Amino acid sequence: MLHSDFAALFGHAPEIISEAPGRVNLIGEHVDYCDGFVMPFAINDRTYAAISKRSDRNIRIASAQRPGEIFETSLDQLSANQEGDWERYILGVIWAFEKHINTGLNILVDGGVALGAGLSSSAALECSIAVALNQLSEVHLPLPQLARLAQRAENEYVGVPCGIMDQSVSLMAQAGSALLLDCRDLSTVQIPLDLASAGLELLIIDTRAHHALVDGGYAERRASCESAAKKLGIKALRDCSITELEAARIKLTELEYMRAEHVVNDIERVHSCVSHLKENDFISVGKILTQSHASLRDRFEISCPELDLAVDTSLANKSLGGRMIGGGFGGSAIALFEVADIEPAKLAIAAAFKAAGYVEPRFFTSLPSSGAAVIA
Ligand code: GAF
Repeated sequence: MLHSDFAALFGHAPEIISEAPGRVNLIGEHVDYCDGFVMPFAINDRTYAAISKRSDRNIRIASAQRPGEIFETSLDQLSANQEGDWERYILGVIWAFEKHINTGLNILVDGGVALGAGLSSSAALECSIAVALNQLSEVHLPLPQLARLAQRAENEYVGVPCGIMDQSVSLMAQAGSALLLDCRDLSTVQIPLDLASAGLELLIIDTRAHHALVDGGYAERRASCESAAKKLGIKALRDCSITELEAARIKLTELEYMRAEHVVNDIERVHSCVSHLKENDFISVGKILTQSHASLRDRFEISCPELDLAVDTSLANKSLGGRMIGGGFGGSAIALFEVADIEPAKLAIAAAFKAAGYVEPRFFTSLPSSGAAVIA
C-alpha cells in the first residue's frame, strides 16, 4: 500500500521503506533524564516511512493520514524551530543528520501509533525516518547513536526537552522482551517478558485526557531534578541512594526532595522489577507498578483524575497492579490482569469513566514487539 501510494504521489518507487514502533514503559518513569534505568517495551503499533532521494535539494513530505497535503521545504531552509507542524519531527531528524544528508528527499509516512495516547507516536515517527536515513545515507550509525540523534532532533529542532527512553526503545527493542536501558551509557539488556505463559495480559488504557500542564509540567519536573542533583553535588539523581538522599534532605527545597525521592525510588523499582520478572513473580511486579503510580501521583504530581480512575478501577477489578505511563497529565495507564479478568475490568473502567463524565477510554493490549527496521 505505502509503496503504491508513494509511487502514485511522487511518480516513482520509494528507495527504502522502514518502520518503527511506539512504546509502553513498564517501569522507570521520569528517570531517563536523570541518567536512570528504565524498562519499556515496543508495542505492535508502528509508523511506516517510504523515502527516496531527489536530484535537487527540496524536501517533500506527505502522510497517509492527511491525503492531498504535501509539505514542501528545502534542505537549505532547515533550522531549529522554524518550519512545519508534525512535519518538524521528520525535518528535525534530517537536520540532525547534518552533512550526511545532502540531497532532497521525497517522504511518505503512515502513522499507526495512536496520537496523544502517551504511546510515543513522535518517537515512532522520528525513528522510522532515522533508521531509513541511516541506511540511505550509508552512515550506518550504531543504534544508541541513532537514538541520540533522534533525541537531539526532538530537543533542539522540535523544542521538546524529552529524555532518551522513547527513541531508544523504538530503535533497540526486541520481540518478546522488555528493554532494560541504562540511560547514562545506553547499554541494554533484553528482559524476557512472557506474560501469556503466566496467563496474564497487560491492559493499556488510553484515558484520552490531555491536560494543558503537559508542556510546561514536563520541563518543570526535569528542572527540579537537575537542580536537586546540583545541590547534592552529583552529576544526576541516578548517583544517589535513598539513604544518601534522606541524609541530604536539608540541602533541598521540599519540592526538590519530593521529585528526587520519586526518581531515586523508581530507579530502585526498575531493578526490583527485573529480579521479580526473572523469578516469574508477577504478584510482586504488580505491586511495584502500583507503588510507582502512587509515587508519580503524590511525589512527582503528574497524574490526573482520569489516570487515577483508570488505575483505581483496575485495582478494584482484580488487577495485579497498574500505573500511569509516559510524561503524565493524561495519556495512558497500564494494568496487569489475569486474562479472564480483562473483559469485566474493561467494562468496569468504561462505566466508571461514564459515571465521572469523562470521555470514553480506549483499550489496547500488545505483546512486546520488535524495534525499528528497514523492511524494503
Ligand atoms: C516522555 C519523554 F519523552 C521520555 O523521555 C520520558 O521522560 C517519559 O516522558 C517519562 O518517563 O515520554
